[in-house]
Amino acid sequence: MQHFTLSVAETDPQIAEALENERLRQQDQIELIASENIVSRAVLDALGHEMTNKTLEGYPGHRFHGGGRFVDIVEQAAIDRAKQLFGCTYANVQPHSGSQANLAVFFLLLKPGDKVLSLDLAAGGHLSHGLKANLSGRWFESHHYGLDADSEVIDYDALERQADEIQPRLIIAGGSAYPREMDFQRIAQIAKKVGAYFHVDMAHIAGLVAAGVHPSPFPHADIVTCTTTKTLRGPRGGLILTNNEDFVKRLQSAVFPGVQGSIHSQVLAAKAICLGEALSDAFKDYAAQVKANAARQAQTLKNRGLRIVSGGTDTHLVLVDLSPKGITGKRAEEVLERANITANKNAIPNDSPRPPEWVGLRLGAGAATTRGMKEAEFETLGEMIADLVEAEAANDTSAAVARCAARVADLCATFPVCKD
Ligand code: DSN
Repeated sequence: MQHFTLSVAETDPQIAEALENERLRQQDQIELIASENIVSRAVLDALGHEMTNKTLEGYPGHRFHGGGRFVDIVEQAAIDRAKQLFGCTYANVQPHSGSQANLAVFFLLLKPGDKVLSLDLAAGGHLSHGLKANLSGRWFESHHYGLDADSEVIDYDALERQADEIQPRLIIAGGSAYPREMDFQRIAQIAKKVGAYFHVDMAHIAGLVAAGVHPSPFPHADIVTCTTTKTLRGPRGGLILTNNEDFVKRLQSAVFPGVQGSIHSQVLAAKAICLGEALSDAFKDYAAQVKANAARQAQTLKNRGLRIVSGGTDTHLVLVDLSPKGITGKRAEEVLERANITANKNAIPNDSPRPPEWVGLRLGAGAATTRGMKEAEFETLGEMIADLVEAEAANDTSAAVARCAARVADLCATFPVCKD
Protein backbone atom coordinates (compact mmCIF):
# COMPACT_ATOMS: atom_id res chain seq x y z
CA MET A 1 0.00 0.00 0.00
CA GLN A 2 1.38 3.38 -1.00
CA HIS A 3 0.57 4.76 2.45
CA PHE A 4 3.49 2.70 3.77
CA THR A 5 5.97 3.30 0.96
CA LEU A 6 5.75 6.79 -0.48
CA SER A 7 8.23 9.36 0.83
CA VAL A 8 7.34 12.92 1.79
CA ALA A 9 8.96 14.09 -1.47
CA GLU A 10 6.45 11.94 -3.36
CA THR A 11 3.36 12.83 -1.35
CA ASP A 12 3.85 16.42 -0.20
CA PRO A 13 6.29 18.50 -2.27
CA GLN A 14 5.57 21.68 -0.30
CA ILE A 15 6.63 20.14 3.01
CA ALA A 16 9.45 18.15 1.38
CA GLU A 17 10.92 21.36 0.00
CA ALA A 18 10.74 23.10 3.39
CA LEU A 19 12.38 20.10 5.08
CA GLU A 20 15.19 19.99 2.55
CA ASN A 21 15.70 23.75 2.73
CA GLU A 22 15.92 23.55 6.52
CA ARG A 23 18.51 20.77 6.23
CA LEU A 24 20.55 22.91 3.85
CA ARG A 25 20.13 26.00 6.06
CA GLN A 26 21.61 24.08 8.96
CA GLN A 27 24.50 22.99 6.75
CA ASP A 28 25.14 26.45 5.33
CA GLN A 29 24.69 28.61 8.45
CA ILE A 30 26.67 28.61 11.67
CA GLU A 31 24.27 28.11 14.54
CA LEU A 32 24.96 30.19 17.63
CA ILE A 33 21.51 30.11 19.25
CA ALA A 34 22.31 28.96 22.78
CA SER A 35 19.31 26.65 23.09
CA GLU A 36 20.16 24.69 19.94
CA ASN A 37 22.44 21.84 19.07
CA ILE A 38 22.85 19.22 16.36
CA VAL A 39 21.67 15.73 17.31
CA SER A 40 23.34 12.51 16.22
CA ARG A 41 22.12 10.29 13.38
CA ALA A 42 21.09 7.78 16.06
CA VAL A 43 18.82 10.35 17.76
CA LEU A 44 17.29 11.29 14.39
CA ASP A 45 16.71 7.60 13.59
CA ALA A 46 14.76 7.17 16.81
CA LEU A 47 12.67 10.31 16.23
CA GLY A 48 11.60 9.02 12.82
CA HIS A 49 10.94 5.48 14.02
CA GLU A 50 7.65 3.55 13.97
CA MET A 51 7.69 3.76 17.77
CA THR A 52 5.91 7.10 17.15
CA ASN A 53 2.75 5.06 16.46
CA LYS A 54 2.58 3.67 19.98
CA THR A 55 0.16 5.21 22.46
CA LEU A 56 0.86 4.54 26.12
CA GLU A 57 -0.09 6.15 29.40
CA GLY A 58 1.40 5.29 32.77
CA TYR A 59 4.88 4.01 33.54
CA PRO A 60 6.96 0.94 32.58
CA GLY A 61 5.20 -2.20 33.78
CA HIS A 62 2.08 -0.22 34.74
CA ARG A 63 0.48 0.97 31.49
CA PHE A 64 -3.09 1.79 30.59
CA HIS A 65 -2.70 0.26 27.10
CA GLY A 66 -1.38 -3.05 25.80
CA GLY A 67 1.60 -3.63 23.55
CA GLY A 68 4.04 -1.55 25.56
CA ARG A 69 6.83 -4.03 26.24
CA PHE A 70 9.38 -2.53 23.85
CA VAL A 71 8.62 1.05 24.85
CA ASP A 72 9.01 -0.11 28.47
CA ILE A 73 12.58 -1.18 27.64
CA VAL A 74 13.26 2.21 26.09
CA GLU A 75 11.74 4.25 28.93
CA GLN A 76 13.49 2.19 31.61
CA ALA A 77 16.82 2.63 29.81
CA ALA A 78 16.27 6.40 29.65
CA ILE A 79 15.43 6.47 33.38
CA ASP A 80 18.48 4.37 34.33
CA ARG A 81 20.83 6.42 32.18
CA ALA A 82 19.48 9.75 33.47
CA LYS A 83 19.99 8.59 37.07
CA GLN A 84 23.53 7.40 36.32
CA LEU A 85 24.43 10.53 34.38
CA PHE A 86 23.23 13.04 36.96
CA GLY A 87 23.87 10.96 40.10
CA CYS A 88 20.33 10.91 41.46
CA THR A 89 17.92 8.25 42.64
CA TYR A 90 14.82 9.23 40.64
CA ALA A 91 14.27 10.36 37.07
CA ASN A 92 11.07 11.04 35.19
CA VAL A 93 11.80 11.13 31.46
CA GLN A 94 8.26 11.75 30.20
CA PRO A 95 7.92 15.58 30.15
CA HIS A 96 7.29 16.73 26.60
CA SER A 97 9.38 19.87 27.18
CA GLY A 98 11.24 21.79 29.85
CA SER A 99 8.19 23.97 30.47
CA GLN A 100 6.04 20.86 30.99
CA ALA A 101 8.64 19.55 33.45
CA ASN A 102 8.50 22.85 35.35
CA LEU A 103 4.72 22.81 35.34
CA ALA A 104 4.77 19.33 36.89
CA VAL A 105 7.08 20.66 39.64
CA PHE A 106 4.59 23.47 40.35
CA PHE A 107 1.76 20.90 40.37
CA LEU A 108 3.74 18.75 42.81
CA LEU A 109 4.89 21.41 45.26
CA LEU A 110 2.47 24.33 45.11
CA LYS A 111 -1.15 25.37 45.41
CA PRO A 112 -2.53 28.24 43.32
CA GLY A 113 -1.54 31.53 44.95
CA ASP A 114 1.64 30.16 46.57
CA LYS A 115 4.70 32.38 46.40
CA VAL A 116 7.56 31.63 44.01
CA LEU A 117 10.91 33.46 43.92
CA SER A 118 12.88 33.09 40.68
CA LEU A 119 15.49 34.87 38.56
CA ASP A 120 14.06 37.83 36.68
CA LEU A 121 13.55 37.23 32.95
CA ALA A 122 15.67 40.30 32.07
CA ALA A 123 18.41 38.94 34.32
CA GLY A 124 18.45 35.67 32.38
CA GLY A 125 15.49 33.76 33.88
CA HIS A 126 12.84 31.74 32.05
CA LEU A 127 9.22 32.50 31.25
CA SER A 128 7.99 29.27 32.89
CA HIS A 129 9.39 30.48 36.24
CA GLY A 130 6.61 32.97 36.91
CA LEU A 131 6.28 35.36 33.98
CA LYS A 132 2.91 37.10 34.31
CA ALA A 133 1.93 36.05 30.78
CA ASN A 134 2.64 32.39 31.62
CA LEU A 135 0.42 30.11 33.71
CA SER A 136 3.23 30.00 36.29
CA GLY A 137 2.88 33.75 36.85
CA ARG A 138 -0.91 33.87 36.44
CA TRP A 139 -1.84 31.16 38.95
CA PHE A 140 1.01 31.65 41.44
CA GLU A 141 2.35 34.76 43.17
CA SER A 142 5.68 35.31 41.48
CA HIS A 143 8.55 37.42 42.74
CA HIS A 144 11.93 37.81 41.07
CA TYR A 145 15.47 38.27 42.23
CA GLY A 146 18.10 40.03 40.17
CA LEU A 147 21.76 40.78 39.71
CA ASP A 148 24.32 42.92 41.44
CA ALA A 149 24.44 46.16 39.46
CA ASP A 150 28.24 46.15 39.13
CA SER A 151 29.21 42.50 38.70
CA GLU A 152 26.00 41.47 36.90
CA VAL A 153 26.03 38.16 38.77
CA ILE A 154 23.24 37.13 41.13
CA ASP A 155 23.13 39.32 44.22
CA TYR A 156 22.88 36.52 46.78
CA ASP A 157 22.61 38.88 49.77
CA ALA A 158 19.69 40.68 48.14
CA LEU A 159 18.14 37.32 47.28
CA GLU A 160 18.39 36.29 50.93
CA ARG A 161 16.77 39.53 52.11
CA GLN A 162 13.99 39.10 49.55
CA ALA A 163 13.40 35.48 50.62
CA ASP A 164 13.28 36.56 54.29
CA GLU A 165 10.68 39.17 53.44
CA ILE A 166 8.54 37.20 51.00
CA GLN A 167 8.75 33.75 52.62
CA PRO A 168 8.27 31.92 49.29
CA ARG A 169 7.21 28.30 49.11
CA LEU A 170 9.54 27.69 46.17
CA ILE A 171 12.85 29.24 45.05
CA ILE A 172 13.96 28.55 41.48
CA ALA A 173 17.48 28.87 40.09
CA GLY A 174 18.24 28.64 36.38
CA GLY A 175 17.20 30.29 33.19
CA SER A 176 17.89 30.93 29.53
CA ALA A 177 20.41 33.76 29.42
CA TYR A 178 22.54 33.67 32.55
CA PRO A 179 26.16 33.04 31.50
CA ARG A 180 27.76 32.46 34.91
CA GLU A 181 27.82 29.53 37.33
CA MET A 182 25.17 29.81 40.03
CA ASP A 183 25.99 29.20 43.68
CA PHE A 184 23.54 26.34 44.21
CA GLN A 185 24.78 25.74 47.75
CA ARG A 186 24.13 29.34 48.80
CA ILE A 187 20.62 29.38 47.31
CA ALA A 188 19.86 26.03 48.98
CA GLN A 189 20.89 27.51 52.33
CA ILE A 190 18.57 30.48 51.75
CA ALA A 191 15.72 28.14 50.78
CA LYS A 192 16.26 26.02 53.87
CA LYS A 193 16.35 29.10 56.11
CA VAL A 194 12.94 30.32 54.90
CA GLY A 195 11.38 26.85 54.61
CA ALA A 196 11.14 26.90 50.80
CA TYR A 197 11.69 24.11 48.33
CA PHE A 198 14.68 24.62 46.03
CA HIS A 199 14.20 23.84 42.33
CA VAL A 200 17.03 24.11 39.79
CA ASP A 201 16.08 24.36 36.12
CA MET A 202 19.37 23.42 34.46
CA ALA A 203 17.93 23.35 30.93
CA HIS A 204 20.79 25.24 29.30
CA ILE A 205 23.66 23.71 31.23
CA ALA A 206 22.51 20.08 31.55
CA GLY A 207 25.16 18.82 29.12
CA LEU A 208 27.89 20.68 31.00
CA VAL A 209 26.65 19.27 34.31
CA ALA A 210 26.43 15.77 32.81
CA ALA A 211 30.04 16.02 31.67
CA GLY A 212 31.26 17.32 35.02
CA VAL A 213 32.49 20.64 33.61
CA HIS A 214 29.88 22.65 35.56
CA PRO A 215 28.89 22.14 39.24
CA SER A 216 25.90 19.87 39.72
CA PRO A 217 22.71 21.13 41.42
CA PHE A 218 22.86 17.89 43.46
CA PRO A 219 23.03 17.50 46.41
CA HIS A 220 21.75 21.04 46.98
CA ALA A 221 18.45 21.09 45.07
CA ASP A 222 15.25 19.37 46.17
CA ILE A 223 14.25 18.92 42.57
CA VAL A 224 15.93 19.49 39.20
CA THR A 225 14.46 19.89 35.73
CA CYS A 226 16.08 20.23 32.33
CA THR A 227 15.53 19.83 28.65
CA THR A 228 17.31 17.15 26.69
CA THR A 229 17.72 19.60 23.83
CA LYS A 230 20.41 22.15 24.46
CA THR A 231 23.94 21.32 25.67
CA LEU A 232 22.72 17.77 26.36
CA ARG A 233 22.38 17.43 22.55
CA GLY A 234 19.26 15.30 22.43
CA PRO A 235 15.65 15.49 21.24
CA ARG A 236 13.12 18.12 22.26
CA GLY A 237 11.83 17.10 25.67
CA GLY A 238 12.26 17.41 29.42
CA LEU A 239 13.48 15.50 32.45
CA ILE A 240 12.70 15.75 36.17
CA LEU A 241 15.29 14.51 38.66
CA THR A 242 15.36 14.25 42.43
CA ASN A 243 16.89 12.45 45.38
CA ASN A 244 13.88 13.10 47.60
CA GLU A 245 12.11 9.77 48.09
CA ASP A 246 9.10 11.56 49.60
CA PHE A 247 8.38 13.18 46.22
CA VAL A 248 8.54 10.08 44.08
CA LYS A 249 4.98 8.77 44.16
CA ARG A 250 3.37 12.20 43.88
CA LEU A 251 5.86 13.25 41.22
CA GLN A 252 4.94 10.30 39.03
CA SER A 253 1.31 11.37 39.16
CA ALA A 254 2.18 15.08 38.84
CA VAL A 255 3.54 14.31 35.36
CA PHE A 256 0.88 11.76 34.45
CA PRO A 257 -2.02 12.40 34.80
CA GLY A 258 -1.21 15.76 36.46
CA VAL A 259 -0.03 17.79 33.48
CA GLN A 260 0.33 15.28 30.64
CA GLY A 261 -1.47 12.39 29.01
CA SER A 262 0.19 9.81 26.81
CA ILE A 263 3.92 9.65 26.30
CA HIS A 264 5.88 10.41 23.12
CA SER A 265 7.32 6.92 22.79
CA GLN A 266 9.80 7.65 19.98
CA VAL A 267 11.11 10.70 21.85
CA LEU A 268 11.79 8.49 24.87
CA ALA A 269 13.96 6.32 22.61
CA ALA A 270 15.81 9.41 21.41
CA LYS A 271 16.23 10.59 25.00
CA ALA A 272 17.68 7.20 25.99
CA ILE A 273 20.15 7.45 23.10
CA CYS A 274 21.29 10.98 23.93
CA LEU A 275 21.68 10.12 27.61
CA GLY A 276 23.77 7.10 26.60
CA GLU A 277 25.89 9.34 24.39
CA ALA A 278 26.34 11.80 27.25
CA LEU A 279 27.80 9.03 29.42
CA SER A 280 30.73 8.64 27.01
CA ASP A 281 34.23 10.10 27.37
CA ALA A 282 33.77 11.72 23.95
CA PHE A 283 30.87 13.75 25.37
CA LYS A 284 33.01 14.93 28.30
CA ASP A 285 35.58 16.18 25.79
CA TYR A 286 32.82 17.84 23.78
CA ALA A 287 31.41 19.69 26.81
CA ALA A 288 34.86 20.90 27.88
CA GLN A 289 35.39 22.19 24.34
CA VAL A 290 32.03 24.00 24.43
CA LYS A 291 33.16 25.95 27.50
CA ALA A 292 36.58 26.70 26.02
CA ASN A 293 35.00 27.89 22.77
CA ALA A 294 32.51 30.18 24.53
CA ALA A 295 35.31 31.65 26.66
CA ARG A 296 37.47 32.34 23.59
CA GLN A 297 34.54 33.96 21.78
CA ALA A 298 33.79 36.20 24.79
CA GLN A 299 37.44 37.24 25.04
CA THR A 300 37.63 37.98 21.30
CA LEU A 301 34.52 40.16 21.47
CA LYS A 302 35.90 41.98 24.50
CA ASN A 303 39.21 42.58 22.74
CA ARG A 304 37.21 44.16 19.93
CA GLY A 305 35.56 46.57 22.36
CA LEU A 306 32.19 44.91 22.81
CA ARG A 307 30.69 44.86 26.30
CA ILE A 308 30.01 41.37 27.63
CA VAL A 309 27.33 41.16 30.33
CA SER A 310 29.03 40.05 33.60
CA GLY A 311 32.40 40.39 31.86
CA GLY A 312 32.57 36.83 30.54
CA THR A 313 31.14 33.34 30.75
CA ASP A 314 31.41 30.12 32.78
CA THR A 315 29.13 28.20 30.43
CA HIS A 316 28.27 27.77 26.74
CA LEU A 317 26.59 31.17 26.64
CA VAL A 318 27.81 34.72 26.00
CA LEU A 319 25.55 37.76 26.34
CA VAL A 320 26.65 40.90 24.48
CA ASP A 321 25.41 44.38 25.42
CA LEU A 322 25.06 46.32 22.17
CA SER A 323 23.92 49.57 23.77
CA PRO A 324 27.38 51.20 23.63
CA LYS A 325 27.34 50.53 19.88
CA GLY A 326 23.93 52.14 19.51
CA ILE A 327 22.18 49.20 17.84
CA THR A 328 19.49 46.78 19.01
CA GLY A 329 19.76 43.01 19.30
CA LYS A 330 17.27 42.75 16.45
CA ARG A 331 19.55 44.69 14.09
CA ALA A 332 22.54 42.56 15.13
CA GLU A 333 20.54 39.34 14.67
CA GLU A 334 19.54 40.46 11.17
CA VAL A 335 22.99 41.50 9.97
CA LEU A 336 24.49 38.25 11.33
CA GLU A 337 21.85 36.23 9.49
CA ARG A 338 22.74 37.97 6.22
CA ALA A 339 26.25 36.57 6.73
CA ASN A 340 24.78 33.13 7.59
CA ILE A 341 25.46 33.30 11.31
CA THR A 342 22.34 32.55 13.39
CA ALA A 343 21.92 34.09 16.85
CA ASN A 344 19.13 35.80 18.77
CA LYS A 345 18.29 39.15 20.28
CA ASN A 346 17.92 38.95 24.03
CA ALA A 347 17.06 41.14 26.99
CA ILE A 348 19.97 42.15 29.21
CA PRO A 349 19.67 43.39 32.80
CA ASN A 350 17.46 46.52 32.98
CA ASP A 351 16.56 46.23 29.30
CA SER A 352 13.39 47.56 27.67
CA PRO A 353 10.30 45.36 28.18
CA ARG A 354 9.78 45.52 24.39
CA PRO A 355 11.69 42.77 22.48
CA PRO A 356 12.32 44.96 19.39
CA GLU A 357 14.15 47.42 21.67
CA TRP A 358 16.30 44.83 23.49
CA VAL A 359 19.99 45.63 23.25
CA GLY A 360 21.34 42.14 24.00
CA LEU A 361 22.68 39.52 21.61
CA ARG A 362 22.87 35.96 22.96
CA LEU A 363 25.48 33.58 21.58
CA GLY A 364 25.85 29.86 22.38
CA ALA A 365 28.68 27.48 21.56
CA GLY A 366 26.89 24.10 21.65
CA ALA A 367 25.99 23.52 17.99
CA ALA A 368 29.13 24.82 16.29
CA THR A 369 31.26 22.81 18.73
CA THR A 370 29.35 19.70 17.68
CA ARG A 371 30.50 20.44 14.10
CA GLY A 372 34.09 20.23 15.36
CA MET A 373 34.92 23.92 15.65
CA LYS A 374 37.49 24.80 18.28
CA GLU A 375 38.97 27.94 19.84
CA ALA A 376 40.53 29.19 16.59
CA GLU A 377 37.19 29.04 14.78
CA PHE A 378 35.38 30.70 17.69
CA GLU A 379 37.96 33.49 17.59
CA THR A 380 37.21 33.88 13.88
CA LEU A 381 33.49 33.93 14.66
CA GLY A 382 34.04 36.57 17.34
CA GLU A 383 35.99 38.72 14.89
CA MET A 384 33.24 38.36 12.29
CA ILE A 385 30.50 39.25 14.79
CA ALA A 386 32.46 42.35 15.86
CA ASP A 387 32.94 43.34 12.19
CA LEU A 388 29.24 42.91 11.47
CA VAL A 389 28.13 44.84 14.57
CA GLU A 390 30.49 47.70 13.71
CA ALA A 391 29.27 47.73 10.11
CA GLU A 392 25.64 47.76 11.25
CA ALA A 393 26.37 50.61 13.67
CA ALA A 394 27.93 52.55 10.79
CA ASN A 395 25.02 51.72 8.46
CA ASP A 396 27.52 50.34 5.96
CA THR A 397 27.14 46.57 5.90
CA SER A 398 27.60 45.33 2.32
CA ALA A 399 31.33 44.71 2.34
CA ALA A 400 31.39 43.17 5.84
CA VAL A 401 28.44 40.91 5.05
CA ALA A 402 30.03 39.70 1.81
CA ARG A 403 33.41 39.08 3.44
CA CYS A 404 31.91 37.24 6.45
CA ALA A 405 29.49 35.20 4.33
CA ALA A 406 32.43 33.90 2.28
CA ARG A 407 34.35 33.00 5.46
CA VAL A 408 31.26 31.28 6.89
CA ALA A 409 30.92 29.25 3.68
CA ASP A 410 34.54 28.09 4.10
CA LEU A 411 33.93 27.11 7.73
CA CYS A 412 30.73 25.25 6.87
CA ALA A 413 32.54 23.29 4.15
CA THR A 414 35.38 22.42 6.53
CA PHE A 415 32.99 21.44 9.35
CA PRO A 416 29.99 19.84 7.60
CA VAL A 417 26.80 18.85 9.41
CA CYS A 418 25.87 16.18 6.89
CA LYS A 419 28.30 13.61 5.60
CA ASP A 420 26.55 13.07 2.25
N1 DSN B 1 14.07 29.24 26.47
C1 DSN B 1 14.33 29.25 25.05
C2 DSN B 1 15.77 29.57 24.76
O1 DSN B 1 16.59 29.52 25.66
O2 DSN B 1 16.08 29.87 23.61
C3 DSN B 1 13.97 27.95 24.42
O3 DSN B 1 14.53 26.89 25.08
